Amino acid sequence: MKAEVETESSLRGVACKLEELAAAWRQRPIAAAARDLRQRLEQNRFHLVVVGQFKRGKTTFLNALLGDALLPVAVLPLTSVVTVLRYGESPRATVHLQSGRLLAIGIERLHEFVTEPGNPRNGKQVAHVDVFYPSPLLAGGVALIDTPGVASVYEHNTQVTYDFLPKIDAAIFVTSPEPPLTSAEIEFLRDLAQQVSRVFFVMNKADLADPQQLAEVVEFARRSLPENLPADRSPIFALSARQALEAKRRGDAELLARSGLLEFEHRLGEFLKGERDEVFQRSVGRGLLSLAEELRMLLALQIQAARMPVEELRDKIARFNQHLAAAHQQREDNQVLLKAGIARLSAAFEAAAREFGESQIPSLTAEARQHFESLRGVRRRKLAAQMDRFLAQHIGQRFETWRRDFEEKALQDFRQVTGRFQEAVNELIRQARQTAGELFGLEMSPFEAEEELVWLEPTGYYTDSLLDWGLGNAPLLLPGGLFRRYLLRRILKAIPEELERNATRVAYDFKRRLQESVSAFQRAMDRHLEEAILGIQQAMQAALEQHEAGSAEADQLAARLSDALRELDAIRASACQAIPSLAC
Ligand SMILES: Nc1nc2c(ncn2[C@@H]2O[C@H](COP(=O)(O)OP(=O)(O)OP(=O)(O)O)[C@@H](O)[C@H]2O)c(=O)[nH]1
Ligand SMILES: [Mg+2]
Repeated sequence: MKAEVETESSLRGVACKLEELAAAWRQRPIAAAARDLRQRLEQNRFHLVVVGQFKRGKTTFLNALLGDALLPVAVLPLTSVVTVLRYGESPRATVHLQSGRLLAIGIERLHEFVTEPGNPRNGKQVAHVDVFYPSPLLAGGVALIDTPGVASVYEHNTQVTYDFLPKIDAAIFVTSPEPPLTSAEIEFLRDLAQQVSRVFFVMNKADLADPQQLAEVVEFARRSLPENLPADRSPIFALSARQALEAKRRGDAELLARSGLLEFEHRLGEFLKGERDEVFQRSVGRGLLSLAEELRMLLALQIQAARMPVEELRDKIARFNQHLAAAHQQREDNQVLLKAGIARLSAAFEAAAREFGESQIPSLTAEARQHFESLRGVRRRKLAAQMDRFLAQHIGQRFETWRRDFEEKALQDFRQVTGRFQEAVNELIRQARQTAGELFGLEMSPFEAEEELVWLEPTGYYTDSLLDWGLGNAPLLLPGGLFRRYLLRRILKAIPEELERNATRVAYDFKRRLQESVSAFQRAMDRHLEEAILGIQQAMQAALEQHEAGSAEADQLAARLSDALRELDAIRASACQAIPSLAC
């Protein structure tokens, strides 16, 4: 324990010095990030974050851990704002607005701020919400954090969660049997792997599958996990958050045992007692080191800028800016290509979907007739319901098989387009940093943007009920034979209509997913571009200002910067010493 306290205080020292140094050299984003890390160390605030695809039951799972239906849950994509559960004597909440303003609210008003219906598209501009609650689980600085589900139609929700990834110490990834682990989830796990030191897995909604199915989906998920994931050594926890919550609320020990939550709680308890401090410190240490590296590069650049004659510096800044302008132009050109790629692919998909729908009319009609004939002697309402199910199932299945096949091939092509775009952005970043490096005679650390196209899942298919045809229940009053004739006519008419409707629907859905995936990808690329270049501009500008203040000032600046660099090296060394496992 003593060693951990020492590590903690030396890391705090590192964060403090880094913050001061970055602030002194006006590298504000680095200073702010270092301050954030320092505050977390001081409060020993461990961020245990629940993440996953929308609707897997993340919020329900948190409620189950607390044993109280505290946070709002729903059937539709819901959580839209990061919600931080922290220890408090009595339940209450504080809304942090993006403007910096705080709003104290009662728990019963949470849905007005953290949910999609209560706060559509985060129109209320909430940064995050702190919820205080008297749970022993939260005592001792653990913050349990609920995030919006990724890959839903609300793309802004995915972004909120992605932006939060760097602040995660350990993650609980929640999935569920239906549908089994999706490609969007695997992509998300890849991104997660780069940011966190420990990931726990929960297969929620275990109550929806029988033991055999459950074992299969768990095994499938286990095999699909990305290799570089810092997974917890424990197995995937299959549990039912819904049953667990109900059991805790009713005080039903038998149901609680059956829910599977106890095994997870046990492992979590072990982790919090044993490994939490180490994971926490490694996570903070890693963050500090990467901030230090970026700052080192910017300071070195500024030294060079301060040492060179002012005319030369002006010239170099102008050349760098020219280079950037050209790079931005190139980015615009690439974007046009990307847009054209989307349009081409959507049009091809739409035409193919329509054609596929039409091609299915004869065989589906024949099968429907056959099925209809096999249902002799079935009562009216049941007959209609069975035919409804038949059509819904067959249309859904046919489109689904076709869609998967078509989409897989189409996406391969498209990944090449986004891949090229990513390469182009990386090339721009490389060139900009290289230009800065050459202009100032420096080795710049590489900055590779990597972002996969995260592909959203389709929303599904639907068909209208055969009786739902404007006549209400009237046809059910027809005599048996007449009813069958009526229903058959209705089926034959419905088949081409439903096929066409679903063709349009599947094409529209494809286009929507394509557009949303691409714009999330583009936003990520722009952010990378900005991050990689902003600090450089800032460093050059600061040196120029000193030059303009006079050459003596510039000399002094260079000397002070050299001191700062030495200081930074010492800071890095103490971070590495504090945490040997960082292997630096
Ligand atoms: N059968 C079953 N349903 C569950 C379970 N856990 C959650 N659900 C249901 O799944 C739906 C989604 O639950 P939420 O907790 O809102 O899911 P979420 O992952 O937080 O959703 P987003 O915030 O939209 O990403 C709700 O209808 C829950 O009642 C479970 O263990 N079993
Ligand atoms: Mg939720």
